[in-house]
Amino acid sequence: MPPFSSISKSMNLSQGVPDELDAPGLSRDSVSRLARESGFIEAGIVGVPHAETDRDAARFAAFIQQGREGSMAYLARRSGEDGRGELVRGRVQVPFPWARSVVVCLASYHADAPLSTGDAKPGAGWIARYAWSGRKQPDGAVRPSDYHKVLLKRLRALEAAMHSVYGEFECRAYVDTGPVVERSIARAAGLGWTGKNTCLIHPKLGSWNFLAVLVTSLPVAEVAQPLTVPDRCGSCRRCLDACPTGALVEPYQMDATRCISYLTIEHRGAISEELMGGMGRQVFGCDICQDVCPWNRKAPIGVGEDTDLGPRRELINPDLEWLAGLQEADFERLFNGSPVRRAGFAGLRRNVAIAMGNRGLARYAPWLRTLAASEDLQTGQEALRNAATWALGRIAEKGESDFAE
Ligand code: B12
Ligand code: SF4
Ligand code: SF4
Repeated sequence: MPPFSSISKSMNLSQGVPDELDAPGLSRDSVSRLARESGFIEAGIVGVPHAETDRDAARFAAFIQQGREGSMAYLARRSGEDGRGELVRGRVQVPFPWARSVVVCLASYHADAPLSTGDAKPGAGWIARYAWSGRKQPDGAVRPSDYHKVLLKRLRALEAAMHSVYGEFECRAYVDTGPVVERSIARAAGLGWTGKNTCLIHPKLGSWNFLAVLVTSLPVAEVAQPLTVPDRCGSCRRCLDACPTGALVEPYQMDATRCISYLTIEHRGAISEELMGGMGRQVFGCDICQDVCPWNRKAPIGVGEDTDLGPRRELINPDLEWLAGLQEADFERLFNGSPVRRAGFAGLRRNVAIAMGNRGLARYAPWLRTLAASEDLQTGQEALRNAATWALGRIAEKGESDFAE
């Protein structure tokens, strides 16, 4: 994935220095205020390296050492010309030796909308909540939006505001795609704790949040040492028990190669029968381990309402047959500018075929037969045929008519 990044060294002191800047370096209050003015719901800062840098680097290294990144090879990148140095993402100072602090910003995608674990009409698939995002146009229509672009723009606004206050400094802005373990740095910046489902959970806002980071060469002011949020999972294990593919192999640890989010979004090839059976009706991403989390039930709806990232209602509980009927041009029209595009047309169809197999309705068979028998499949679409054949087998096994539904 190419990183969205920005580099800036501009200087503009015309707005003056706020009162709270008595101590040299970044002030939490000042940065949080500027982040809110730039459109984020909250922000934290942490000096790097921080007290838990070695521990977090070791956790990340263990994840890679166990091959849990699967085909997301960018996660395992190492420094050095021969590519054999330290893991680039393990510590912020490997890719950014000049870094002295990281500003971490939160944006919410919480919405008053159903959960994937709730009731749904028969034959409904599931697209992950974060990917419903759309922006309301002046004419009332909602067009697809993608948090990478929306939030990078806000980060650039924040960066410009910080230059106005703090003067010249080195800076990189990333949303998702930079060489930073964002959840680890967000926890260190005091924005929440790592849940047993591996998500960053904010004590008031839950986990329906995106993270966006600014790596800077400015130190953090003495008075702004990070506040740490204690782990509030307690004895709860709901996420581990609910994960249908056993991806949460231990509390706080995920084998991404088993995660439905990875399988439906990142993984291009065929999927094992065992995992296809566990994927249920998810056709893009997965929300199950967050839907069952009690901290998300407590999260106030509306507080983080974001007009650029609001839900496109047609993507909530989408009908599998509607998705199966989309032609490539429809796919482009619906998902150009949306995170869903990442799965690709063939990827989405593979996922729909699997969801149909799990639903087991006989009326899906004709479409699945067409996919399974298709002669003109291009390279990379083998997975589609494989999924369709498996789904037909599942429907035959169930052997009941579904037309009564
Ligand atoms: C690769 C990736 C994925 C992969 C792998 C996820 C994973 N758990 O590693 C896949 C495709 C599966 C995925 C799925 C999702 N992702 Co993702 N993903 C990333 C990405 C690009 C890198 C994550 C990474 O480095 N993973 C490696 C592991 C080691 O890191 P980690 O999971 O953060 O690891 C923590 C734990 O392992 C923990 N840990 C390990 N051992 C122990 C032991 C103890 C005792 C404790 C306390 C902790 C602990 O420490 C680590 C640091 O916090 C980040 C963006 C970024 N640049 O960071 C987004 C990111 C993590 N994803 C995000 C989102 C929204 C999702 C989904 C919700 C999307 C969806 N609905 O389908 C799901 C959530 C699934 C889940 N339960 O995590 C958000 C998370 C926001 C949040 N509030 O947590 C991020 C931050 C993107 C963003 N900018 O907003 N994702
Ligand atoms: S996102 Fe889904 S598959 Fe991945 S860990 Fe959570 S419940 Fe399991
Ligand atoms: S479901 Fe329970 S264990 Fe899992 S993250 Fe939420 S509070 Fe923690």
